[in-house]
Amino acid sequence: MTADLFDTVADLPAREAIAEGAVILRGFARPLEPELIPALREIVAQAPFRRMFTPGGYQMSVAMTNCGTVGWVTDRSGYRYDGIDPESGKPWPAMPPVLVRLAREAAAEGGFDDFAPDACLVNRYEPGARLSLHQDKDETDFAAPIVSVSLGLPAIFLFGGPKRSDKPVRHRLTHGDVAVWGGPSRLFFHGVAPLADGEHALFGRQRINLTFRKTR
Ligand code: MD3
Ligand code: FE
Repeated sequence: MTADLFDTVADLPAREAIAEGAVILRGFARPLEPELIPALREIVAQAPFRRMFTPGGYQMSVAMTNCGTVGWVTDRSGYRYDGIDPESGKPWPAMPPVLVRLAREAAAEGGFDDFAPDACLVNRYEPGARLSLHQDKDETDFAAPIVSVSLGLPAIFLFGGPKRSDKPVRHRLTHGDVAVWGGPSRLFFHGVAPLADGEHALFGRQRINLTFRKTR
């Protein structure tokens, strides 16, 4: 409690350790807001959001795009990281330096030095969109953490455990929050509850989430 109060007073990002290897850095992305928004616009101009299909044939409610050397894709043939955007047939947009810096600084703050992400998955939630409980295991290097950045409308993040049956704990993630997921938590089940409607001053009726990954 004292630490939280002190962080607020000192205007440092408040950190909440939520599991071994997992920490939420409240508001960590806010100072970079002016650079983040144009960088995102440029990515989306080159690789627009699209709602992909799962191997089971369901269309995801979350719309996605990527930047980096590889991007996460799903279609009827399965999940994979691919260097080519299947919609354009071209490489994904490069990861803008401001995003690389944000991911590296957050990872270091979470205890993971020298994080070098090669992929950034950009998720867009509109009201009602959700992400069911899953593990992120399409990467090859589980020693590297995943760094996530929440922008726009708040969401309820569901954080489970190593087994699908572990009861998830709910964490509210709001604009500017950054989280680092490494160590044992790297393979924990997680998801996002259906997005509640609302209006965000900068992002309108949506939530954007960036996840930085080292895939190989
Ligand atoms: C915990 N995204 O893209 S971010 C995903 O808000 C994903 O869009 C959610 O799950 C979102 O795969 C959650 C927080 C997050 C991301 C990856 C994790 C938490 C994680 C990987 C392992 C453990
Ligand atoms: Fe995930």
